[in-house]
Amino acid sequence: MTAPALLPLSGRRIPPLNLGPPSFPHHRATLRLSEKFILLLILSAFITLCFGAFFFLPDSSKHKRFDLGLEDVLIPHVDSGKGAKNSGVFLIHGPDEHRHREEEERLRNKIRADHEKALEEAKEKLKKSKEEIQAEIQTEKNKVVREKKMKENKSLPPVPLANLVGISGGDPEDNNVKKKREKIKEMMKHAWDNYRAYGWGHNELRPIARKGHSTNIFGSSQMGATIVDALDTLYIMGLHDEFRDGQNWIENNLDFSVNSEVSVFEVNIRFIGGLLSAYYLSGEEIFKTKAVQLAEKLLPAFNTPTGIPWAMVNLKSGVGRNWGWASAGSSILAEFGTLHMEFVHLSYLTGNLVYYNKVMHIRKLLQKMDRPNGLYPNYLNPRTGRWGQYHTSVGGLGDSFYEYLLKAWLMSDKTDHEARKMYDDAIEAIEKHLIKKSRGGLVFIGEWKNGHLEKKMGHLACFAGGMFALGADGSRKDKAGHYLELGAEIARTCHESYDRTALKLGPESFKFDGAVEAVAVRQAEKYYILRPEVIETYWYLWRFTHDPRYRQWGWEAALAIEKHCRVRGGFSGIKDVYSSTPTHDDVQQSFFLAETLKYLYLLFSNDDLLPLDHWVFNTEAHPLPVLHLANTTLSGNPAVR
Ligand code: DMJ
Repeated sequence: MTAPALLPLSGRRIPPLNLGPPSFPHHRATLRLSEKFILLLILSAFITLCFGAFFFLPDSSKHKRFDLGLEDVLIPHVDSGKGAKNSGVFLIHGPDEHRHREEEERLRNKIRADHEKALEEAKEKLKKSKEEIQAEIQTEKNKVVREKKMKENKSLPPVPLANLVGISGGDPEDNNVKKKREKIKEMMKHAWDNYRAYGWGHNELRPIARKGHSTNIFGSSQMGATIVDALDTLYIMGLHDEFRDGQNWIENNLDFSVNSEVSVFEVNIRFIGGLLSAYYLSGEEIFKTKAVQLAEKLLPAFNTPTGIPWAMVNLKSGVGRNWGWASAGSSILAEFGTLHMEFVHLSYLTGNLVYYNKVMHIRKLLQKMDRPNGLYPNYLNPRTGRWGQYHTSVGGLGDSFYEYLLKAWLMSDKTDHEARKMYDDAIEAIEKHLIKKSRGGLVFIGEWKNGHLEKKMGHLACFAGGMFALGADGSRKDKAGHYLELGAEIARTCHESYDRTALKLGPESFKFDGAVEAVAVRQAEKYYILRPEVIETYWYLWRFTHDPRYRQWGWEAALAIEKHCRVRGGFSGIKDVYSSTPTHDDVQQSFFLAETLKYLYLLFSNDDLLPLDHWVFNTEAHPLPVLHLANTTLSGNPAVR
């Protein structure tokens, strides 16, 4: 294995930490811990029993020690009405007797209350499932291990971060480009201001009903997803008052101790990615603190027989589970395979290797598995470690797994060769089996289903144009030109999928079937929900080629969004892009602010804003710095700016 080579950004070195293949050095400690935990349980049960026994014993047999303020004194039980009975130890008469009777009464009441509380707690425990109790025990155990590790790491010196390159600026000289860029900023203001006015603190906004909105990926929580997702876009656009407003909300309201079941993947890419990015851009410690607190809450999701995380986790109980529809309770490749960037940064910033080890364990496990035709299936059972259905997709369910292999390599300053190899192998198989040219000459990426290629491409798969271009440099057998060309072909196909609609906005997925090319056929696939992937690809292609067509296509998309998606209360998705009278879905997705508007803004900015040799964008468009480091050291220290 080649571990990602990581050193502090400043170049100042710290003593290396061991980053060998994930081993389980705490195994023995964990066993001792579990024994301790069981002993503790037995002890607490015993104490409860003693309290109970004391309460129900005949009065005459009870004696109680209590604090008289100077020292503990053993006094006899006082039987009210019958006078004090001398038990032969210590007898108190007169006013003292009254005082002690009251004291004893107070104690009896306390014991009774404690006893009832213990019974209640025991009843509550019994209501929980075996899995819930196991998850709670595991969470406690993990916490103890982590606390121990954190204490050990405290002795490491702080690591100063170097000045980060290109966190502002990018002002275009050309007036026309400048105006377009200003227009995108105005659209961001409109989206943000309306969320601020009508959806503040909710996850998302209903721009027509003008109220808060949420989906099941965030559970029942109100965690201000739009605030966290939008922060870095606000920052790079220079919307600093809005940024501070968001920061204040996060400081005072963002709380992860909620009894809510959330998507591990979505919370990672939007919240942890968003917070880390806001931290790197602004240097405000609060964002790092919150990111780490949240990551702690996600860790119980990894408590599966294989270490492949559950899709969902309850932030309070730590109980995890998978979506019912996902191939007999499987985990999803694009979900458990899209944690690497954020988790490596968490280890980098905290010095706590737990995050790094979790994602490297996933990688190791995947490397050991057979891949039909060299393709990664979308489903993997976290209990058995076996693939589910043999479906492969570069769109939904698979997409960002491939993206993160490439970005792991880029983020490690191109030293994580293992990740690069996995990426190269994967895209070779994808090109061989999934990428085809239509009769009309459009290159598309189909989906593999049980040995059959479905000639359908999702809007989500359009991100791959940018990915191929980004991965061109460093590709095998000097195929850089080929991959850049492939990226450009995908961009062209996705542009066609927009251009062939009434509204000039792309459908959720489109077919290549006989005479039908790049057009949605089923009604259920005709919607556009403010997704970014096509614009994302335009931006990467613009950065690598400076071909004006990408700015042109990006501007067409911006105008179409402005014309058809803008409503008084923000921006809304559209139900049918082929109908010239659009119906709105009344949702302003948080990724519209995080991604769509950010990529548009970057498309009309100069390349010195967030240059790609210094920054890698996570799959939610949150920029994280390249760790310009050397050899095999993972810095493990709180960053000091
Ligand atoms: C975003 O949340 C991310 O880009 C993710 O990887 C998949 N797509 C949505 C937006 O379409």
